[in-house]
Amino acid sequence: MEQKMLEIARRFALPQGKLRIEPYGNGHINDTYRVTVEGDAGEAGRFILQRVNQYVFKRPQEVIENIERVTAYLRDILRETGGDPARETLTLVRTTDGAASTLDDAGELWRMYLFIEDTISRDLPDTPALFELSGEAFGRFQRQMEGFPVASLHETIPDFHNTPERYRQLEDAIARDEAGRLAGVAAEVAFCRAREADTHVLTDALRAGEIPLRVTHNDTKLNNVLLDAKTGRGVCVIDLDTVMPGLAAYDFGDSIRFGANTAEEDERDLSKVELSLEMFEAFTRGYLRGAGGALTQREIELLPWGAKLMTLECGMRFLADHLNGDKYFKVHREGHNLDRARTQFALVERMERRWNEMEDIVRRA
Ligand code: ADP
Ligand code: GN1
Ligand code: MG
Repeated sequence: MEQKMLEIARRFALPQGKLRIEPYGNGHINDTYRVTVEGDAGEAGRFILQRVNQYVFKRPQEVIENIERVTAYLRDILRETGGDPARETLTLVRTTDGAASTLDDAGELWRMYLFIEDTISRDLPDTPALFELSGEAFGRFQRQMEGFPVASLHETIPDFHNTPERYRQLEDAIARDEAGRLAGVAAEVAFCRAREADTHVLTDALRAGEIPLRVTHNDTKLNNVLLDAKTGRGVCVIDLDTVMPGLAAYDFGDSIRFGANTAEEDERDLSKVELSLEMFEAFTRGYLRGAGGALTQREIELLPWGAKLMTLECGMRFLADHLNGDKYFKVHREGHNLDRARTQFALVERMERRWNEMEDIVRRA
C-alpha cells in the first residue's frame, strides 16, 4: 500500500524531496491523504492527495472537469477583487505529464491539491461566531458563482438533492431489503413515510418558478470550509465534487443540519440532539451577509425548509444505505449509518417543534 501511494504521489509535479504520506480528514466519501515533501533544507511543501470514490461518482473524470472550471472561474474573480487565488480556492496540482488527475492500475482516479496552510477544519462549530464566519464563506461562494455558466457543469450525481427522488430511493431500498435489516428500522421508516408530502416543498417551488436554480455547492458541512487559524474567517470553500445546479436552500440547509445540531452526526444518545437556535441565527446572519443581496425574498423565506429537508433527506440517505448494506457512506462501526439516520430524524423533529422560532429568526435577519 505504502509503495503504491508513493508511486501515485510521484506522478504529480512535486518539489524535490522525500515524501511522507498520512491519512487525513474525516470525509465520508473520498480517501484523503496529506503528502509532506521533506527537502534537504526542511519541509518543501504539503499537498492533499485524494482517491475519488467511484461508487459515488460514476464518472470521476467529469468531477475533475467541473473542478477545473469552477476553480479557474473563482481564481479570476479573486484576482479581480484583490483576493488570494492560491489560498481562497482549491488549486489542482498537475501530473508531470500536465494532466489534472491520474488513474491507478485498478482504474481508480487520483487527484492532488495544494494544502491550504494555516487553516482549521472543524467537525463541530466551537462558537456561534465561528459558525457565522463559515456561513459568510458559503454565502460568498453563492454570490461568487452567480455569473458562472451553469450549462457548462456536469451533473456529477444526478438528483443529488431531489428530495422526492431520495424518498423514492428509500422506498426502493425498503422493498429490496438487501442486507436483511428492515425489521430493525420500522420506527424510522414510519417517520419518513409520515413526511412524504414535505419532501416536495422545495422542488414544487422551483417548478412553479417561485425560486431560481443556481450554481450551488450542495455539500456545505462545516468541515468543507477552511477557516483561518488566527482570525476564524472563512478562507476557502473546499470539497467541490458536488458543485452543480441547485437551490440556495440546499446550501443553507445542509450547513444547519450539521452545524446547528448540538450533537454529532453519529451520536447514539438522542437526548443530546437539539437544534441550537443560537447557532441557527448566527449562521443565517453570516450566510445572508456573504450572499450580499443575491437571494430573492422567496428564497429567504424558504430557508427554514432547506434546513428541514436537507436534514430529512440526509437521514433518508443514511437509512437507505443502512438497508443497502453500507455501500455509499464510509462506516466505522456496526449500525453506523442507522445511528446517523436517527440523529437526523431526531433533529427534524426538534426543528418541527421550533419551526415558528426558525421562521422568526430568518424574517428578522
Ligand atoms: P470528502 O469528500 O471525503 O469529504 P474532502 O475533499 O472534504 O473529502 O477532504 C476531506 C478533509 O480533508 C476536509 O474536510 C479537510 O479537512 C481536508 N482538506 C481537503 N482539502 C484540503 C486542502 N486543499 N487543504 C487543507 N485541507 C484540506
Ligand atoms: C458526505 O463528502 P462529505 O463527507 O463532505 C456526502 C454529503 C452528506 C454528508 C453527510 C458526495 O459529505 O452529501 O451530506 O456526507 N457527500 C456526498 O455527512 O454524498
Ligand atoms: Mg468533505
